[in-house]
Amino acid sequence: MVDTLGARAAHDSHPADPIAAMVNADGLLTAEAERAANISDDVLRDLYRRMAICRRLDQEGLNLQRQGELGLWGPIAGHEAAQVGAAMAMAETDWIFPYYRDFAMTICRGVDPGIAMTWFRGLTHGAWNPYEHRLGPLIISVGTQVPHAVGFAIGCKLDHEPTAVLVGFGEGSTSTGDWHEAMNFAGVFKAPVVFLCENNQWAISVPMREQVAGRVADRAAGYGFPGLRIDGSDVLTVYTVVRAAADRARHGEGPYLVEALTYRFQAHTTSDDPTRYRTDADVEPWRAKDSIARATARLRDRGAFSDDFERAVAAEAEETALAMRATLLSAATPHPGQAFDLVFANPPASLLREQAEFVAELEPGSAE
Ligand SMILES: Cc1ncc(C[n+]2csc(CCOP(=O)(O)OP(=O)(O)O)c2C)c(N)n1
Ligand SMILES: [Mg+2]
Repeated sequence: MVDTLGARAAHDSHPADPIAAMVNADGLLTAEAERAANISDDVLRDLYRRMAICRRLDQEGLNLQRQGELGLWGPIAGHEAAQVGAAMAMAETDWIFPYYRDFAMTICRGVDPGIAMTWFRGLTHGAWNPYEHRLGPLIISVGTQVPHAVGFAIGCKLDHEPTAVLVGFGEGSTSTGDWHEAMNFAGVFKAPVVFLCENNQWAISVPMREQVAGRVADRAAGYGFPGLRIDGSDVLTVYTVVRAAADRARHGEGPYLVEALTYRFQAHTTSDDPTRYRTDADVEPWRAKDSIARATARLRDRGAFSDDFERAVAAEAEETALAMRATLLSAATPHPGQAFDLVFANPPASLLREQAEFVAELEPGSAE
């Protein structure tokens, strides 16, 4: 019988998704998929190393904010596997569009941590040149980086570039119009995008159950492409799944939504007090899934982890954190009037007048 309404169950719309077949019911990479993916011990050690360094940098971000050296810090603890796994799964020629919490992605893209931190100190409007690192700016306006990423990906496709684009966002972003419009556009135009939802169970104080009815991953079916919920605390799973989704995108097969389940261990930002809306007992079960401990266990299973390696990584993390602090604290504070310089390539006279007035007000005498 012809199905004139085209009504099919969501899971039928992508009956043979080979990426979904890589994970078990818990969203973990199966042993068979792990063998097939053939990720070397060196790659897994590097993922561990990057996660451990980023965790130490996160602690330093918190320290710096508490010492009055940063305006704000948004902790990443709990997101290390999702961010490092996904960023390292992308080819160097691919692009990444991060959201404010994606600090570890920034570091994986080779941005100097101290320079990246200048953004949180309010010294810059964008700490790096996106073209240099193939990395968009960290975006605070929830969800707005998603249409940026999709538009950019469609541009790459029109230019026949074999580029995939990764975009990071929280589950809270999936309630925004921007997100849905971008998903629709991506589906219709088969944009080479990997959507990475870092589902940490909270949008500030709003729990997941008050945010999304159903699963984020299932929303992809409504836009005509596959979505998959995975264990976002297992770096090998994230790396393998995102690598496959990026490969698929580069081969013209369109977008893919990865929902990486994880947890935010710390406050939303340093301006938030999580004891107002959750207890330690809520956090505890997630600590048991800690990404660094699990990467350690995987490496031990492979006989590829040693005390020397652990010590060397800890020493490198310490050194990187201290270098980050030194770079940040020695960065020059720009004159506030510089904000005007970055709006137009050819500023209109009205803006130049405003700038002059602003500068004159800050420094009487300088406008003469
Ligand atoms: C358009 C917009 N609305 C509201 C906010 C305030 N806000 C900042 S973060 C946030 C929650 C986002 O949660 P989620 O997307 O789950 O990301 P998470 O912070 O959990 O990583 C909100 C509502 C904002 N920055 N932008
Ligand atoms: Mg969230």
